[in-house]
Amino acid sequence: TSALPVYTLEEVTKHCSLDNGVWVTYKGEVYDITAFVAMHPGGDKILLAAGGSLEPYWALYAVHEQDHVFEILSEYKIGVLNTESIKKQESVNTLDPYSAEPTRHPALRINSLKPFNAEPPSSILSDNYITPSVIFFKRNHLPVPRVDPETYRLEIEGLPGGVVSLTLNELKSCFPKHTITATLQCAGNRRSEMNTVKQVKGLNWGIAAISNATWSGALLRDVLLHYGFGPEVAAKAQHVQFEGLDKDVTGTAYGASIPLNKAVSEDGDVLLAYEMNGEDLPPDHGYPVRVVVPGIVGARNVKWLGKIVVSEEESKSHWQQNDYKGFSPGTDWDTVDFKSAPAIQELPIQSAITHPAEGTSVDASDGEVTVKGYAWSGGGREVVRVDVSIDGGKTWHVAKLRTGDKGQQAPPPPPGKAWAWTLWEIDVPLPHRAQELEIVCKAVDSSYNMQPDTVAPIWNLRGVLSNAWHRVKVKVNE
Ligand code: HEM
Ligand code: MTE
Ligand code: MO
Repeated sequence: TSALPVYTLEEVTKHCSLDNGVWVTYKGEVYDITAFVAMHPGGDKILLAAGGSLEPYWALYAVHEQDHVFEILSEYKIGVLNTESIKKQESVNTLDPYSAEPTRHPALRINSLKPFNAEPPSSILSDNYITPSVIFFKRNHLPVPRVDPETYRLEIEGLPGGVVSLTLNELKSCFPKHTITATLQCAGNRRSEMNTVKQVKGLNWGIAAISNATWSGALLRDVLLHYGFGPEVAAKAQHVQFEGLDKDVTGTAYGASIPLNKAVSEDGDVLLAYEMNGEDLPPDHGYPVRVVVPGIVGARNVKWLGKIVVSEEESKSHWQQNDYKGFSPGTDWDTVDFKSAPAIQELPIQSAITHPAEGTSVDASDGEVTVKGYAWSGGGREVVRVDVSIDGGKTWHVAKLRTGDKGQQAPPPPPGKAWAWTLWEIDVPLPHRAQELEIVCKAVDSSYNMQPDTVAPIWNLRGVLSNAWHRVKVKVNE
């Protein structure tokens, strides 16, 4: 049996500051983490738990559920709690900020449960031109906030008339309803391929952190102009910031910003969307209102939108300043200076193979292999060509492009407004006696931007902007 001292909650509670020492409890054990506070990768948020239990905080930041975190903690163990104290803590320790999460479709491949991050199986991703909302990839940084549409208000700051507060009904009835089809892609889409070069930090997304939907709502441009946006504001302001209603334990909301030009341009098509695929936004996708910034990285498409600020500055949020930026393969966590790189906005040209799947096989007797996938580029640049190879890139074939559901080819988008993805397909004859195929795809956009052939030269510590040629190996059955 252990000879460790036994403490009461009262004793632990006294150690709630750097001056008196920082004690915390975890699963009935007591830790003096004073010396660790300055080393904590998550900064001084750790002090929120000072003098009490870690459980309710770690429930919010699942990043702690890893062996290396538990190992660090174990170094600071000084004792155990008495049974009475453990009982007292029970209710707070089982508090689950994720108890009000919506039900999700069982087909989703879960990347992290709390917060919820999931992508559809790639085999069904390209079955529909418009991704059904239930399998649309979901990327949440925090618990899903449940918003009452009656009390919901959208605040707008930074316009000459002062702060505006809009109800959901006002947003829906005072501004024309505008519908666009737009693809959202997470900056971390295809991150798992970067891990094969060298480990990166982030969710291990496959190729399906991308989806396509129709979005309806008021144009941000219309709303800003209505409330007094004009040349005087434009002379000073350069950014439009968005704040979500999802908050972390410190009360900090998810936030991001986009360039003002994109927000107010007639061709920007930035929406304050209240519908997705013809229905109210689902809770996971931002109910009741989200920003849809077509052509721009997913991270700026702020969900559960609570506030818009027209400003001289970019959003101060962690996700605008210290995340979602690209770096050289030579930059590591010891040398990275987030201030030195611009926030990702428009994404580069992208494509991937959704069929056949890696490791499957095709029959030689079929004489050909059907290859399918998606392609998309940021900034409204149209996908003009997709090249497919089945011999690892030695010879190439041009795929058929599709911009609508089967039999409903949409007219080409106006130049610079290709917000939606292109699905592609091709039947490639099988070479005589091939035993294995290395299927490769690469896309070209209207600016003749192309994808890099390999991952290593674009590797970056955060694993974003992963858009190398996509490769899938399959066997050929005799
Ligand atoms: C990240 C340890 C308490 C908030 C981390 C990481 C470690 C760590 C090792 C990096 C994990 C990784 O990326 O692999 C600890 C220990 C704690 C503690 C040993 C207690 C003794 C807390 C508390 C909070 C918190 C109480 C919040 C109230 C965070 C956040 C991150 C983080 C937000 C993510 C930082 C980022 O990704 O940039 N923590 N933590 N931590 N921690 Fe803690
Ligand atoms: N908005 C809020 N309020 N909170 C979030 O966590 N995640 C962002 C963005 N908007 C996020 C958010 C990221 S990183 C992405 S990729 C997209 O939402 C994902 O949108 P989706 O879940 O509708 O696919
Ligand atoms: Mo994202």
